[in-house]
Amino acid sequence: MMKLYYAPGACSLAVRISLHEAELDAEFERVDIRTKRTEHGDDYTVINPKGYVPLLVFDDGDTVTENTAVLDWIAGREPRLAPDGPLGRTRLIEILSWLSTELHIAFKPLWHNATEVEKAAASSVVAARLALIADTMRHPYLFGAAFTVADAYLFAMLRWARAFEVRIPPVLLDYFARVSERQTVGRALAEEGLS
Ligand SMILES: N[C@@H](CCC(=O)N[C@@H](CS)C(=O)NCC(=O)O)C(=O)O
Repeated sequence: MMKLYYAPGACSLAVRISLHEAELDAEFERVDIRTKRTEHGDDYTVINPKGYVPLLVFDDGDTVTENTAVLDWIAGREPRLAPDGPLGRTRLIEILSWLSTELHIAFKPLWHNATEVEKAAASSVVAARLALIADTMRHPYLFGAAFTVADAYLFAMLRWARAFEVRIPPVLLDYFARVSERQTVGRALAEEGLS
C-alpha cells in the first residue's frame, strides 16, 4: 500500500485530505520534523534526504516529494480534484506553485527561530498574500464549485495563519469554516490528533 510520511498539522495534511477526497488508501507514518526520526525510530533523512514532509512512497518503492508534485499526482488519479477546462491542469499547477513558493514559504520565519521583528514582517507578508487570494478566488472554493487539491493545501495553511494570529480576510474565514465541514477534512484532522 502507498505510504505518506507526515507530521501532524504540517503541509502534509493537504496530502492526507486529498488522498481521502480521492478515496485512495494509504498508510501514514509520522515524522518528528525536528529530530528527523519516524515513529518507527528510523532516520528520516535516509528515507528522504530533503528532510521534509510530505513524502509519498508507492507500492513499488518509487517516491514523490514536494506538495505541488504530490498533490498534482493525486489530481491526476482523481480528475474531480483539479479544475476542469482546457487549461485545468495548468491552472492547478499555477496555483499550487504559488501556494508553495509564495504563501507557504512566507510562513517559514513564524515556524522557526526568528526574531520578533522578522516574525512581524513575515506575518504581514502572509496577510498580504492571503488578501490577494481572497480577492482573486472564486466561490465557494478556489476554482468555484468543485473542491480541488489546492483547497486542501490552502486549508492547511489557514490553520497556521489562525495559530499565528495572522490577519485573515473575512471571506477566507468563511471559506475555512466551509472546508472544515467536509467529512474528509474532519477525518484527516482526527487522524492527526487535531481538532
Ligand atoms: N518544498 C517542500 C517544503 C515542504 C515543507 O516545508 N515541509 C515542512 C512541514 S510543512 C517540513 O517538513 N519542515 C521540516 C523542516 O523545516 O526541517 C514542499 O513544497 O513540499
